[in-house]
Formats: sequence, structure tokens, C-alpha cells
Amino acid sequence: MKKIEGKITKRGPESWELLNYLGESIRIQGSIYKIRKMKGFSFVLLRTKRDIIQCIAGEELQLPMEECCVELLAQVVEENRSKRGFELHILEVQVLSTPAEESPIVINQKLVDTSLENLLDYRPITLRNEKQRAIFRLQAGICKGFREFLAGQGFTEIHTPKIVQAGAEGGANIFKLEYFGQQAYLAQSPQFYKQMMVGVMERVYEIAPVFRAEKHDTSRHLNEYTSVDLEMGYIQSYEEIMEMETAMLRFTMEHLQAYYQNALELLNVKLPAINGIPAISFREAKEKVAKAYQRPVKDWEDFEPEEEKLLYELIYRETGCEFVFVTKYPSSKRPFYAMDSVEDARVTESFDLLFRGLEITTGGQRIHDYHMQLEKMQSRGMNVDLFESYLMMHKYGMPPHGGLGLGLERFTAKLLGFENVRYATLFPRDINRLVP
Ligand code: AMO
Repeated sequence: MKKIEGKITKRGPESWELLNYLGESIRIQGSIYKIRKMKGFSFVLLRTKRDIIQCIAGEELQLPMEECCVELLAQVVEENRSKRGFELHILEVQVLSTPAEESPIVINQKLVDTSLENLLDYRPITLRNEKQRAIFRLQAGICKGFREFLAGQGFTEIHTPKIVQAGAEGGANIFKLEYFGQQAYLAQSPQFYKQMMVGVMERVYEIAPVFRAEKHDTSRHLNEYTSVDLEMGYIQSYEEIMEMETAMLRFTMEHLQAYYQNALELLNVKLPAINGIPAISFREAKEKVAKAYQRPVKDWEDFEPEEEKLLYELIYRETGCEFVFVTKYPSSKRPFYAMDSVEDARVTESFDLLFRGLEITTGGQRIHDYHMQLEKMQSRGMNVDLFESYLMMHKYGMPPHGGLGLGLERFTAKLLGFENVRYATLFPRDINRLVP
């Protein structure tokens, strides 16, 4: 019988190794991204798994059409005018696959010059654009930064179910599902499970999709987004969670700076300096904005998006920081698992993090005491019997704990300067979009 040994076939050097092959002939695979005909030769840009490589083809070579997948035999030649310090002189072209048609949309210019609708309708091909794919390379870098940081702090990565029996976040934005004769839902967050896992492993995190049946078409709401969740035990205050998030963001910015220079340059990203993040209470923040902009407060329970932007402007002017923690949100606006403040039960031991004027994180301390949790649920008129499996952890003992959830797409969009979260979503799901 044939035995598979786990041998990795290497068909040639990787693009990032090519400088070590100056003067040598190598084999490399990729797609023909762009052909620019010159007098007597052509510039050919080859799109490889990570980089776009400049190649030169003599006029005797028959070149296939753009988006053909090819294997090239080429010589690596030093070239100081090329960004990477070399170019490939093509000796032979072997065509591996030919598109049936030319792309209906031009993808090989600096920008894909089209509407957001078109960009998304043609996602499988528009993502091939150098800048478009750099967005998601950076997003992968963000997740890698988070993971490395959290692993270093003793967090264990977990994977929790997305088909659930009860909504964790309340509200009407929950997708219903028929589950073999039972009512089920798509998880709005891993909240219940990450808390349960604190009782098991003390520090856990998850980076996974969550679902919100948002009925509004806004620039910051998706119906499926990637939630970066962490939860930790034995805290004394929700401030420890804000400290952990600040350290995680700082680590991740340093990680991007160190390993993602190409994508950062291509997208012209200026990473925010994180030398500490100012924190202000919800009430103070509301008053501050009202006073500075002579804007009477309409809603003492929540922020309007416009207020978040104005708060950012004020804080940025005062401190130079592009982030701000807003703490002690009203209890009425926080879910039943949020811990109320001892000094004032109308507010919670919780926070939001705003980045460049947009909420990117919600977090806080949770109720760990069984009786306290029962009481709060009952005071909200909730049927506690439906939450028996959730309350099991409280009943049989939980450490004081808390955590946070960060919207990956919102964070990426703000980091890259996009006004619409869809630009930072690989295949967005919104009220009008289910494909691709
Ligand atoms: P919350 O519901 O505030 O909190 O969500 C946390 C973060 O998720 C992002 N987010 C969204 N991103 C895109 N589209 C949406 N429709 C959307 N809704 C929310 C935001 C938000 O700050 N369980 C709590 C977190 C916790 O306390 O640990 C929760 O889910 O960036």
C-alpha cells in the first residue's frame, strides 16, 4: 500500500528567498498579474502567494493572457531600480491554466476603480488586486499578534458552538433556526461559553464568527462578523481587562511594524502609538461632549455615533491618543451578566473602547455569584429555567472574572482608514448581501 510520509514538495524558492539566488535559474509559479509591452521586451508582473514579482520577457517569448497560471523558468538578476533589488528574466513559460474569459473588471491597477457594490460583487477576483489582498494579509497579522500575545499571557484558545439554545446578548438581533423540531439560534457571541471556560482554564480566548440579525444597512454593522473574545479569571476589577487590552493592542501594533512592512507601505498605514489609553466614565464623556459642542444630551443611556466621533476629536486634541476607554455604562443598557457597581447600581463595571471615533470593543466584569446573578435575571423578568446550563457554573463556583469582545472588521477598517467596515470584510454578509 502507498504510504504518505508528509513530504512537502518544493517546486522552487519562495518569492521572499529569491535574493539568495542572484544569477541562478529558478522555477517559480504564479499568475500573470499584468503585462506591459515595451519596445523589444515586456514587463510581466507575476502574482505569487505573497508578493508581486517584476519579470522581463524578451519579444521572442509568446506570453499568455493576464490571469493565466504559469510556471516560469527564469534567471534571478540583480536590479537596483526594482523595489526588491532583483527581477526575473523569463527563459521559459509553461501555462498551467488559462481563464475562460478576460476579467470584467480591471484588477491590476493600483486601485480597483469601482463602487463598493462592484468591489464586493466581484470579490473572488477583486481580492486579487495587490492592495485588496494586503488588507487581509494585515488582518491575518492582527490575529497573529493577538494570538501570540494571548498565548504569552497564559490564555488557551477555545472553539465554542455557534448553534445555541439561547441568545447571550439580548435584543432582537438574533437569527432563529429550526433545529430538528427545536428552536435554536445563531450565536450572537461566545459569551456564555467563554465564561464557562474560565471555570475550567482561567484564561481563554476565541477568534470566530458571530451572528447579528441587524436590519439596518449601516457602514459599521455586519450580520456576520469575526469576534475576538477573551475572558479571564481572578480579576480584582474590570480595569485589569482594559490593561490587558491595551497591552494586547500595543503588542499587535509592534508585531505589524516588525513583520508587515510591505502591506503597511502599500496601504499607506500609519500605526497608532499606544503609550497608554485615556479612560473616562460614560457620564463624564456625555457631559464633556455636550459642553464642548453645545449639544444637549438626548439619551443618557447610550452614545449616538456622532457623539462617539466628537468624543474622539476632543480626546485626540487633549491627549494625542486615538483610542479612548469609556467606562461605567448604564446598567439598563448592559446585558444581564454585567456586574453592577457597588457604589452605584445604576452603572456597571464595564467599558467600551473607541478607536478613531468608533466602538471597537465592549468588555467588563461579570457577575460570578449565583444568587446575585439569579436576582438580576429575575429583576429583568427573565425565565431563569431557560438558563440552567449557563447558571450551572455560578451554582457550583466561579472566580471573579471578566473579559471583552472586539470586532475584528471594525478594528481593521479603522486601522486602515476605511469609513465602511465592508472594505475590511473578506465576504461581507449584510441585509442585502448573501453572495459571494
Ligand atoms: P457587543 O455586542 O458590544 O459585546 O460586541 C462587541 C464588539 O463587536 C463588534 N460588533 C460588530 N461588528 C460588526 N457588525 C456588528 N453588527 C457588530 N456588533 C458588534 C463591535 C463591538 O464593540 N459579549 C460582549 C463582549 C464582552 O463583554 O465580552 C459583546 O458581544 O466592535
